[in-house]
Amino acid sequence: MSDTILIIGACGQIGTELTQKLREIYGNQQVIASDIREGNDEMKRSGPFEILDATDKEGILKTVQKHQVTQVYLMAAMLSATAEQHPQKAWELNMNSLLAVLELAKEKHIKQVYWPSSIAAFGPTSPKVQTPQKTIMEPSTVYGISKLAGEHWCNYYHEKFGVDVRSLRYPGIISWKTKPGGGTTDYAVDIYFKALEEQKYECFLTEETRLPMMYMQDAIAATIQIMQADAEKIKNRTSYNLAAMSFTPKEIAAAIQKEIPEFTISYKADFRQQIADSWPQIIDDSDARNDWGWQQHFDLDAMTKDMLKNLS
Ligand code: AKB
Repeated sequence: MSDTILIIGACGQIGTELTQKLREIYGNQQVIASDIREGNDEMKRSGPFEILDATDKEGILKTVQKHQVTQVYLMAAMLSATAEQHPQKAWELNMNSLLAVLELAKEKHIKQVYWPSSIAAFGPTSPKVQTPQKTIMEPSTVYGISKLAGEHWCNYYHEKFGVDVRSLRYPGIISWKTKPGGGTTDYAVDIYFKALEEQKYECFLTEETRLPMMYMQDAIAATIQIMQADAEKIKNRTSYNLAAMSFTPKEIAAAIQKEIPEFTISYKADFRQQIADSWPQIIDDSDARNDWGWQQHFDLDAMTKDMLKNLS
C-alpha cells in the first residue's frame, strides 16, 4: 500500500493503539505518529515521531510535506468532562485542529481525512434508545457542541470542495494500554484497574446510568474499515453512528464479579452525571452496518475477560 499516514494526537488513548495497528498494516515508516507531547519509547522506536500542535496549520503542512503524507487521522481533542472545565480552550482545540486539516485537504496537500465524532453530539432532546442516525441533535456540553459543529464542517468540505473526510460517532472506548483522560465514560476503564488493585471502586455515575460503549479492538477495526471502504459506500459525510454494547455501572460491576467475586462497587455521582444523562443510552448503527459492513466482536463479558487478563 502506498499511503503515508499522519496521526495527530498519537499519544492519546485511541491514538496509541491506532498507531500500532496502522504500522502493522501499512509498515512502520509509512505511519508518522505526532503529538504535542513526547511519544513513549515504543512509539518512537517503531517509526517516525514528530512533536506537533494540532491547531498549528503551518506545522502540520510542514510535517505533511516532509513525509509526503497522503492521509491524516486527527485524534487530538479535549473530551467532555475536561471541556466543561475549559470551554474556550476545548472549542479552540477541537475546532481549529479540524479546520486546519480540512483546509489542507481542500488545498490538495492530503487526500483523505479521518476525524472522530462522539455520542456527545446528541443531547437531552435526542431519543435515548435506538438513537437514529438522523434525529434531533441539541448537545448541552461544549464537547458535544464542538462535535456536532465538526460533523457539519466535514460534510460542508465534502460537499463544497470534494474533501474525502470520514467520521464515526464513538461511544465510550474501553482499553488497557493507555488510559483515557477527561471523559465521562472513563469510569468504565478505571473500574478494571481498581478491580485488580483494590477489589473495590467508587463510581462517579449512578448505578443505572446506561451508556453506549465499545472495546478498543472494535473501535480501531471500525476506524480502519471506514477509511479503507470504497468512497461510494460512504453515504454519510457528517459522521456514522457506531455501536457495540450498552451497559450501566451496575452491569459492568456484575460482569467483573463473575471474574473477581470479592469486587464491590459504590456510587458517588459528581458533575459528570449531568453530562451522562444528556447522552443516548443505546445507539442505532444500522447505517454503518448496511453501508460499509460494520460488525463488532466484543460484548461486555468478552471484553471483561480480555481486560482483566491483559491488566493482571
Ligand atoms: C467522553 O466521555 O467524553 C468520550 C466520548 C463519549 O466521546 N469518551
